[in-house]
Amino acid sequence: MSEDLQTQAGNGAGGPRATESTVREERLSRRRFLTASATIGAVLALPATPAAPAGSATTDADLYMCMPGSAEPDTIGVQPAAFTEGAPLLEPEVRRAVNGELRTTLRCQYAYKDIGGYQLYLRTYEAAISGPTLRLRRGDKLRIRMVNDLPPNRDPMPADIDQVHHLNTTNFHFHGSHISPSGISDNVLRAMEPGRRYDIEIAIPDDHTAGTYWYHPHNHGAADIQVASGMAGMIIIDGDFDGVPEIAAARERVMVLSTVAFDAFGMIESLDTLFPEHAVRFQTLNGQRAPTIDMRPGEVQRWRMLHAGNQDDIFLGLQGHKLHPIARDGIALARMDQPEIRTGDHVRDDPTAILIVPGQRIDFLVQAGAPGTYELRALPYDQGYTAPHGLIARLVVSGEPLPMKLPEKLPPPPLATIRDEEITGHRRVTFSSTAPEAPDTEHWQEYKFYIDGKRFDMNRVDQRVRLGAVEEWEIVNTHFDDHIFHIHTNPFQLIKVNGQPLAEPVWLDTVTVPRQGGSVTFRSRFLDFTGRFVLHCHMMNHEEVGMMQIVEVYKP
Ligand SMILES: [Cu+2]
Repeated sequence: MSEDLQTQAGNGAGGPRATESTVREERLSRRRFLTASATIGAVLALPATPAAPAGSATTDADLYMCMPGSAEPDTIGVQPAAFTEGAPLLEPEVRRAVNGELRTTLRCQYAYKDIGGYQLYLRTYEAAISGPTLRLRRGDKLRIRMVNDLPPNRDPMPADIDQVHHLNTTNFHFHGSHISPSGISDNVLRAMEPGRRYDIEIAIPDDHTAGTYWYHPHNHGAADIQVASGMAGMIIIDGDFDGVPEIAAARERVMVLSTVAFDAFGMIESLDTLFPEHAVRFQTLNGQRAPTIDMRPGEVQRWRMLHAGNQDDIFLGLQGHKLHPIARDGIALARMDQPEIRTGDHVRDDPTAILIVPGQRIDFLVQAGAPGTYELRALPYDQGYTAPHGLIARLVVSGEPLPMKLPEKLPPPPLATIRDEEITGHRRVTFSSTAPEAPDTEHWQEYKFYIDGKRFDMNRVDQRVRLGAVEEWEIVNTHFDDHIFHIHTNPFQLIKVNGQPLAEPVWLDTVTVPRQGGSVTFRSRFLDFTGRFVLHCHMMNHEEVGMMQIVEVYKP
């Protein structure tokens, strides 16, 4: 550990700077605090032996999901307090549809939240991290009164909209849905200003896929910072596995993964806090650091996992257990344990671990083994830079055995494979970036992120697609980091990675595009809805500074 702790003072939005002596005192106390965690940044492999029992004090260096060579944040306004890890995993409040309608309010507001020993002041939905889980069924109406109680924006609209701006303006995106992108439905081109309230009305089609979706802000200029702050929640469309008794009997868990980064004042007010790949951050589950998940021996649970982090991939491993995927991006798989999507070398590194990237959801079945404590970890993973890694939660297996079974087979998949003869057109889309000449002194404003050589322009339509078209798209990534392709309104069927056909194509709405000339190829049906929506990189730092395009589906 370097004695020369990096200070993040001055990285905020022009808040009061601390005096030199305050900083020095804080550094001394930080140094004492950090003596217990001397191996920060060490490579943390999945241990072969059971972990420490839950409830042990926080002295484990594994807790600090820091990038190699970095430290915990140097704090000025934020005092790190000891916290006892191992608190039971808490799940977000659930709001359910009644008589075919879910009518609810979502209030955007600042709130103090204690996370992993830090008192942070963050933008939230309903003062909660994560936001409430919204549960409904196909054919239901979702009516949200969005109350934006964030304070006024004090910055003028910049001439270049691909700069972070208006951090208190928001809107609403129903990620992964196949619903109208227009009007007051899933319209991410709406701006919801502070001090005002807005209605959102969404009709979920009767033939929508059922599964695990999510909502988050998508207003260009502020989406990255709002999501990183914890503004995200799950949307569950029930009914996917009703006919599978082994899944219907399994206890469900909502699990929202996110990454917590903050400045010296315990806030997120600038891309300076989020952008650097060596910025200090740690991972949380439902806004908790290192919570405990309890199960009985032999019990089967369904874990609805959402990656709501803004930037970093998570290569998930559960010690002594297998994670069995049954759905990806809210769409049921044709069979349990369909092979991991090979977008990098990671599968070779650990065949039991599974990659989940920002924006994606994976529904897992987990069957508890023998009594003991097992770690759920982010394993080391190279996404062009080293993703943060370390402990996420502990699984504690105890009590009377509860013999349950995993399903032998899943129902037929909900979406039909796209056949060659359906294809009406092809497109190629290229993600690229230019980096500063001296990356060691990098600053985000020195990078440019492009799609097809252009930065985002809200008033330019980049892809015009006829309603009813069925197209095959190749997405190419020429940059030295992976990027994450996401498109709204229609899911796609991934058929190739790096030009190699997948043994079993998979339906997704979000996928990693491998770096350095890598590619993904998918097919998609542009059905039911006309209007303008977006495709973008779901590394939200990139989207925010321009890695996004407008798609328009038109009726001829
Ligand atoms: Cu990107």
